[in-house]
Amino acid sequence: MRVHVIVPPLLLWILNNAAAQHFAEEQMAAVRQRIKSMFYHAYDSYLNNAFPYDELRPLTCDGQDTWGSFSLTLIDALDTLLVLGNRTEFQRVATLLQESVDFDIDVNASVFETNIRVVGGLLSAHMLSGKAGMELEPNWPCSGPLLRMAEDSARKLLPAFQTPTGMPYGTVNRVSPTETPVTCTAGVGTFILEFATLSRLTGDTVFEEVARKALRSLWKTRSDIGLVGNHIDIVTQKWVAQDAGIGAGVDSYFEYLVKGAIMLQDEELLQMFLEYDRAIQNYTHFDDWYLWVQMHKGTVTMPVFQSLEAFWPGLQSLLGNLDSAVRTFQNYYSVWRQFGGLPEFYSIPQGTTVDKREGYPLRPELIESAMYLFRATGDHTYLQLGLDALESIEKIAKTPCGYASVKDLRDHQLDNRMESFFLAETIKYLYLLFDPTHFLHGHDSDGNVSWEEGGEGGQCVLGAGGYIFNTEAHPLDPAALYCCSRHTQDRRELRDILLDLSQDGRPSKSANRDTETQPTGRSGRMGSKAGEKKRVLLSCPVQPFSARLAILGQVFSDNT
Ligand code: DMJ
Repeated sequence: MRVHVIVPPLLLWILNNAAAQHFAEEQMAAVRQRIKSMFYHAYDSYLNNAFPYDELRPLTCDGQDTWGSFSLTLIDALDTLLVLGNRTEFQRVATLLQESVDFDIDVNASVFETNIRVVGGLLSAHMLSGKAGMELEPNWPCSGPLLRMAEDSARKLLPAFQTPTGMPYGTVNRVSPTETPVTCTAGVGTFILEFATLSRLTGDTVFEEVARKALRSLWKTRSDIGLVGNHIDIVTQKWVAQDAGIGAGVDSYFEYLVKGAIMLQDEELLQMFLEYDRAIQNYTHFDDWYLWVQMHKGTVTMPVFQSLEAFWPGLQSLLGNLDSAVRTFQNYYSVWRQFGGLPEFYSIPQGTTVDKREGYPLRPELIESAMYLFRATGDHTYLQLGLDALESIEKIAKTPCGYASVKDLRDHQLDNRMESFFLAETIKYLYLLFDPTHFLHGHDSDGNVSWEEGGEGGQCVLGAGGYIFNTEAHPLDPAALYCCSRHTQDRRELRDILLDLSQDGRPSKSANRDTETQPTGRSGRMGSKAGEKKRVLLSCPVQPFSARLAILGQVFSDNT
């Protein structure tokens, strides 16, 4: 008979801390080397055996298309190359992708996966091109080939948003539109980071508008007790699966409300999250675990922990809710220690895996939380988790041809799959955990703020405010968004002034009219208004304020 001893969380915390070893810098450096070797074992094998397919099959040593047919693993891994310091390979692959990837193909692509992996991966690589030593266009980061690729791939997703509610279909197929209207919650609410970035870098408002519309529609469907379910019919707005929780099917919706609020300084998104969080804490939170409940009644439907939920402590730490984050992390870490990985589902009352959910497909979430919590606390317990993860993956999942998803953590059977998030997320977060002075943490090894110049005339200060990671661990730089949207606004003002001048020879009060159409968080709207006069676009380069004044002076003197 098995006897389960329930250890109170505080005692667990004390025991764990007592056991946490201290990692000296040389040990951290040695672990970083091991993580790099892990990356190149998988990456080289993908290139040699699977490219241009989406994924490597690590048991049969060949490739397969999974989420589209976009060489997904290469796009997803691109920014990890730079994170590991490999600028030459980053440059080679960035060029190769521009030549080889075609988004104009007939595939039934997942809107969610294409967005987080392809659009997110390309946007991040675009923003990191300066650090990678790529040749930059004069107006970078407001233009560039990788940005155009990201825009191109995102444009292919836009038809999915043309629904009565604005909530998108889960898949998009331009040839035979036979998509089911049932979409998971995360599939509706995980666009604002990539789409707002696209809009603000390119000046095309449509992406941010559709992402916001989907978020607002979804918000209206929450239950009277403030929860959302798992799957919704995006045409009728009826909840088809009514389990409410923070894991599979929902997870990144909450993540994007928080990260969207931070990146866009958006009060509306923050308020949405805080209201959800109150309901989540009220109905689903027990002993620092999060359960699944019926979205209308709040009654428990599944007392399980899902491995996808392990992002939550990291998210809480971003909001400064450290005590709760630390306690929940300890619960999840105890599951990792029990199995040497996180099973997809873990029964909390029974302390066992759940039937058909015993696998560990090399997911990143617990390592991601460890990275945030180490950054917030400096506690070496989180490094210990990182080392445990590295040892486990090497021991259980390594094959001659890569790393394989673990089908069952009890007997270590493997599946013939290496998802692209292993290179994009799992290895990146592991590396960043062991490199606390990496530039992606916002400072250099001397503790100084890390930044670089961009924009025409060098007026963009980039990277100085830290990075926001999308849900596939692709870092986005909020400073680039602000710089490019400010320049778009400048261009519009200047264009209006010039047009007014050319129409009646003197500046009018309407010169500033477009400034109100810039996104400003809560009620931000972009783009020209219905009925607005169609104007000829002037191709003015982005100008710093002093140069704008000079041009204005010239215009006035030319006209007088
Ligand atoms: C990734 O594609 C993303 O993190 C997504 O949000 C959830 N699933 C995987 C990783 O587990």
